[in-house]
Amino acid sequence: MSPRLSEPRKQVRRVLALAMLLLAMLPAMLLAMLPLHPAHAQGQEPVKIRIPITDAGFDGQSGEYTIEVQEGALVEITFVWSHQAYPLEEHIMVFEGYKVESDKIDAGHREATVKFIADKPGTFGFKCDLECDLHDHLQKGRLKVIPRGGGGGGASFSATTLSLTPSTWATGGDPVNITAVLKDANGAPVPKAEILFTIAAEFVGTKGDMEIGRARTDANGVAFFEFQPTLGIKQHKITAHFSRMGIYEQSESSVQIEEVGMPPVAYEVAPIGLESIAHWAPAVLLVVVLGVWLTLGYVLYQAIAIARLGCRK
Ligand SMILES: [Cu+2]
Repeated sequence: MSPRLSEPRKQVRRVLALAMLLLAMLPAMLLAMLPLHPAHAQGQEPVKIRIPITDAGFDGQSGEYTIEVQEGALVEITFVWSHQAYPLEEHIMVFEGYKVESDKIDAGHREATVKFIADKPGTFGFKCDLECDLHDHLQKGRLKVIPRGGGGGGASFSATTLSLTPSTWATGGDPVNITAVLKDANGAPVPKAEILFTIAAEFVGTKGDMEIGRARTDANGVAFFEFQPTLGIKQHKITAHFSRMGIYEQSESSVQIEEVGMPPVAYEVAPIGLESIAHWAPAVLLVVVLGVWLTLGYVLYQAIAIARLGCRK
């Protein structure tokens, strides 16, 4: 007879096995409970560049002024107001190709920083966008993004969330105000971001998204859009899109607004009224013009008659 374990011993073994399993899973469970990465762009330390804006231009140069960064770098460029002879100068710096712009700098608010991930190689212009006295000397900034080659690496974009709230979820054809709010992963607002609004539509049997408007987020990350339902369909699916900008990853969000009662079809109502006006407008004009000429003629006739009476005396 082979030795057999008694029932209680079997039970102890089962409990021990379960405990071992739980112990093995503990690190994974702890990892899952850790907070997520912060929302800052990850991957590397930012490349920080300071550019004084002097009476002569960018860092004293009125011609081309070039800065260089590596592709994939997280870049922080700080413009520093450093005028001496122009105390009233104000500047806003814009980067072409990267869709970023600085806050306004002036004598009271001397520094503004733009942050972005240099994900596109090439040379891009940056310049002052305000009509300042030194405008011509602040047009030839160049950002040179040197290709990394080989790919891989580079800072990663910070996630964003876009939320939409319509003023009503059902409309009988009246305009609907849509509020879009763009936030980063920490819940901080993303300002100066362009939000593109589209509507799901069907053209000649092909379904697609049709652009219906654009709006820019304010300091609170809020953009407003007024939607005018004109398509006469049961449901309006409106989508807001935010494309990659600066250090922020793209995001989008949709709402569906129900049509209760068909809206008046735009091309029927207005033209009918206009057409009837167009019909009788020339006749009215003719009558008015004739009236004016008749009155003038009568006055002239009277004046001649009076003049003749005067001559006879
Ligand atoms: Cu300027």
